[in-house]
Amino acid sequence: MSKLLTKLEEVFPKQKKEIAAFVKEHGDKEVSKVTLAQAYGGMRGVTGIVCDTSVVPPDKGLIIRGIELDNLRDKLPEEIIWLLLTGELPNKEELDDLIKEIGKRKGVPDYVWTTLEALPKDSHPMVMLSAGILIMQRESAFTQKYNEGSGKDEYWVHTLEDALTLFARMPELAAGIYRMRFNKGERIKPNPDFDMGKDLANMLGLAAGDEEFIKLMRLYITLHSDHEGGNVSAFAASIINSALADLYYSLSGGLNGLAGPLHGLANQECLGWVLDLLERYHGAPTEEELEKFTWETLQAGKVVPGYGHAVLRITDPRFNALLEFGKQYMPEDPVFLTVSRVFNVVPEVLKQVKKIKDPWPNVDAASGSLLYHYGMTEFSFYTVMFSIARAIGIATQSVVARAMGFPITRPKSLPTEDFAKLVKK
Ligand code: NMX
Ligand code: MLT
Repeated sequence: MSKLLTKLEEVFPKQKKEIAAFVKEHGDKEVSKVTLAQAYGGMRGVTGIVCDTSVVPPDKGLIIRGIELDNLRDKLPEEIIWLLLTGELPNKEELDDLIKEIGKRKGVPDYVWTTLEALPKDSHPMVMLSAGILIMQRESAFTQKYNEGSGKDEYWVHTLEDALTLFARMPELAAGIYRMRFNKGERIKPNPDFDMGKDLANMLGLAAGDEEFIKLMRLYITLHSDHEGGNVSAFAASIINSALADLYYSLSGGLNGLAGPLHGLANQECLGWVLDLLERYHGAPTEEELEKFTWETLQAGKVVPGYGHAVLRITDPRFNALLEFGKQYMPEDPVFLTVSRVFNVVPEVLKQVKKIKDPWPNVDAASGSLLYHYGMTEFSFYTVMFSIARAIGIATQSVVARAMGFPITRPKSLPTEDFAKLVKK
């Protein structure tokens, strides 16, 4: 039995009992109110979802199990997985054991590659990723055990099994898609001894063996892993999983949300915006040119990608972490230079637009420029990079939800005429 499973067998029953007692004692207390504007406004600010893995206070940004992101920047993705699930960072033995457990499960089956090779050559890499995850559903341990009549108390064990398999396969699936879709040559096999970040760097075949790039891959996965429960990808996946559709179905479904320009696709759009700037001004633009370009974007009725957030009201600490990485390793790179110059100008412009609640950069404003520097210039792939990481948050949230025995998610909706009646009352 893996050390993670043993640890969770100790942690989860206690937590489940505590939650049951908590809800029994305080179940009728009000925790949030919903105004009509919120019902029509994407439920912004409505507190109605439980997520114990992480929280995003508007004035602080991501905190994973009580630890602020700035204190987690140098952690391996596997340490984050352990932390998200158990509430503690692993010791050396626990970490090695988890890397070994994931290593054992590496190896994307051939039928996945055959299917992906048959897709139209211009398919978006996100379509390939989502399809690749979905067609592996036939291997779901959860569905198999469910069909054999598994008890409810064991659901989380089978979900964990699916999660570990998916953690093992996601980097290989993504890297294989990168190499296939962009004609980079043969796929590179996973190494069972490598952590997720190092293996991903190796299998992409970029900047081979470059310690900086490995460091970036680890940081990238850690930063994008989880962002509480209400973001589009995690929430969508958790709703699907709450119907007891297994992790293959729910991960594939949730990650499709990342493909939207208001969510994960913003990293692709942001780099496109920066490259347009460079082309227009024949190199890194001045701050005056940047200001002009930003106003033009707004006047064309478009959003400035990588800026604004539904929850945050400060510069995203994930953006800061990436910016500092860039300042350390590529300070003179023209794309990175433009990204840091954009940061000096865009918030001041967005502050002048009253309706925009958060003028600050989010994680997507910087990530693309760093990938571009190491040779990943195909920016339609950037959302796949986000997905490898977000799979960690989605899967760990599902394991916890099944362990706590949360029921199917099903809020109430009303037609406008019924809201009108409610308002009149
Ligand atoms: N550029 C232009 N307009 C903006 C921006 C921006 N960066 N951010 C918000 N607005 C507009 C928004 O479109 C809305 O306009 P309207 O009422 O005409 O529809 C208005 O300001 C109010 O929006 P907010 O309440 O400030 O933001 P909301 O919570 O609705 O949306 C985002 C949050 C993230 C969807 C929005 O800020 C945005 O579209 N940003 C650019 C895209 C982006 O970077 N997305 C990535 C988010 C992070 N991620 O990784 O997922
Ligand atoms: C995320 O990481 O999911 C994004 O910042 C969007 C969000 O939190 O709503």
